[in-house]
Amino acid sequence: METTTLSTRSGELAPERRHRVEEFAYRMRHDVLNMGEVQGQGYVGQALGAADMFATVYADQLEYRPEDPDWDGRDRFLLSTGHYAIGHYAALAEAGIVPVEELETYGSDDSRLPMSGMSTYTPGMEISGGSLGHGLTIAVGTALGLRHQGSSARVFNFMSDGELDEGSTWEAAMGAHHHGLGNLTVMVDINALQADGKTETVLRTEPVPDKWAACGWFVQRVDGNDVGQLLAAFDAAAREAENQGRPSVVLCDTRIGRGVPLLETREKAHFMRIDENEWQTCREQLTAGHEGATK
Ligand SMILES: Cc1ncc(C[n+]2csc(CCOP(=O)(O)OP(=O)(O)O)c2C)c(N)n1
Ligand SMILES: [Mg+2]
Repeated sequence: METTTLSTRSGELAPERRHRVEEFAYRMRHDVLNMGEVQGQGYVGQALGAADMFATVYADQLEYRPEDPDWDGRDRFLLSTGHYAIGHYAALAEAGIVPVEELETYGSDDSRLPMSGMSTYTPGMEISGGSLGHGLTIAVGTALGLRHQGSSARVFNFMSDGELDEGSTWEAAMGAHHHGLGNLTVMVDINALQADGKTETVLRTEPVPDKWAACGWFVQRVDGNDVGQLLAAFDAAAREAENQGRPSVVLCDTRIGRGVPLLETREKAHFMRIDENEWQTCREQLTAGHEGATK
């Protein structure tokens, strides 16, 4: 079978490039609402907030072959935060790794798309998340292993701000610097929320950049809902990997429910309730916002 390798990693920050990622993110947000409606629930607020992060990586940065998700040379994308699977499935669908039609099975018995990310169920899902704070430890091992094998593949680890509470995260962060893992890039969704409330009330992790810098990482902080900023940051991370050989972290401040005003303005909750009659309104608001932005 003929295979294609998708990569635009070295491209300039041209308007078309940004547009392509924004359109990818827009389609992802519709996928997320559709999946949420099937189950009547799901971590929809987080997935809408992080859609631009997923889209930037899947539409622009990652090397992969949609028709061969286990291709040896692929970059590894590790979803540490298992409950964000709904967002990851939307990205995998838009990337052509999972059929878009399959998204309607989300969370059902026998589906390949369980509510928490499971590597044995879903093509393109590298690890099983859920037990927070473990993704980075696995990412460090993966990055070391790939380097040992002489592979040029990179490792991307997606984590949430709640995972910054975990000691294992910081052990892994120090280990990555110790081993000079330039092939490792972390993105943190800083939505300022956790299951037990606002991050600042659960455990004050700010100033977050200082902590990663103290561990020896190349640190950038961006508006995680601004695709231009995200692209520039991931480009800089790739350059850093080549020049300095140290790991990179992109700290992304995001807005829960991004793209759907009904949800953006609702009281923030780890598990957002959306009534049966609200899904259609959500879709309409998403479409209207997109049409307004692209006029
Ligand atoms: C090791 C571990 N401790 C506790 C939990 C329970 N838990 C599930 S989600 C969550 C919140 C984590 O924060 P974050 O991912 O930032 O939440 P969100 O932004 O999605 O609200 C917690 C504590 C878990 N899954 N794993
Ligand atoms: Mg959070």
